[in-house]
Amino acid sequence: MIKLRNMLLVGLALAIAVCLIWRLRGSKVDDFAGTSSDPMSRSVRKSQPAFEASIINSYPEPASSTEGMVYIPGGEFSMGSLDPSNMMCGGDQPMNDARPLHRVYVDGFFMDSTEVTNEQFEQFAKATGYLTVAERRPTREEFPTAPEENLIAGSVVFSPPPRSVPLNNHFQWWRYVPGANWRHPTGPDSDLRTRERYPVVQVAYEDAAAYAKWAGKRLPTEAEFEFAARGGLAGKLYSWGDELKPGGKWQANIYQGVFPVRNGDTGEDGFKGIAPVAQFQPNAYGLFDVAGNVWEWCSDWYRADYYSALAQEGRIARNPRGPSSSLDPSEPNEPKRVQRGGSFLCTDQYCTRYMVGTRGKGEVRSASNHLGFRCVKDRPQ
Ligand SMILES: [Ca+2]
Repeated sequence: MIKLRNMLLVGLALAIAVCLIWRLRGSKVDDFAGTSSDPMSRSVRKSQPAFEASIINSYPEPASSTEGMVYIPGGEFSMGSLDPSNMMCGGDQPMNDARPLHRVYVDGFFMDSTEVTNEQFEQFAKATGYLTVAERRPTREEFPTAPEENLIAGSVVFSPPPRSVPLNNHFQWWRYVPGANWRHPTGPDSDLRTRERYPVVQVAYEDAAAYAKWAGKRLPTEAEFEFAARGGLAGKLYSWGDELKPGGKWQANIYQGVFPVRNGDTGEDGFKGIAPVAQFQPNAYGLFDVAGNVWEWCSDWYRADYYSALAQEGRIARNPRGPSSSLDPSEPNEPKRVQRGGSFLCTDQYCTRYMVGTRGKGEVRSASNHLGFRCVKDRPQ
């Protein structure tokens, strides 16, 4: 980090500098972590608890209905993911941070049936005048040594290379684009015309939280997200079951083809790139796109070892709200919150985080054009 700041100080060319600003603002959205050869992976595998049946609350659904939201009854379930890396379509990442499986109870709550859309976010921006992180100029305080000309508002955009590249360096397909923000998701040349019903993207954590507060809602905890995404099923690989494509039919907007090549997404699921909300079957709770399309912010700080800490307590975790601070061993200085669900860029060649028990994370002030959110609301007492 210090080295990067110094490099900014001596003044590199703009193209490099904006890349570094992105780096300083954090960037890892869907890259993680761990290989099956690391020792933690081996020890985790040995003592792996199994999935147990879910115990769904049977209280009556609250009489008050909430527009655009569905009721999630809550209950007790096994949270986390087995190592999918040896499974068919499981990808090559062992998902160490999603183990051990552990028992969790969450109270009932309401959840938006879709990701928050551009038209919904527009209402919020209009009513409040709110400016998202990507719309604000990075400040001198945030980047004390950066040359003035490099303090440019913008955000991170998927910018695929013309031909296939080794998948070990995500800088090959992510770029900091000046002028990219939620109104211009892929840069100044893009806009929201005909995209009213697409999920809003280019929102940092505080932007999502500000919207939720304005709407009288909040962001889901990671446990709420997973409970809801599982749709009452126990121990399944996906929010709809165990098969990626039951009956040959795609269930989520993910990436098909050679990742991350330009025009590499063959669009077999109906979409090359992001899709409007609710284009695929909802899960059993009526939730659309809890897998794929865009990543979704959760309110928990991210720690790779959080599940171990909960499991060590040896009791059912009740309404867990995440650890008190963040620690991603691969980028320990960057405060990160949990993200869930994966995106239209997830593929079994690179990142299978559309699998229901797997975890993502992102630096809190970073956004990108495959990151959005949805909100939840407590059940009335
Ligand atoms: Ca999603």
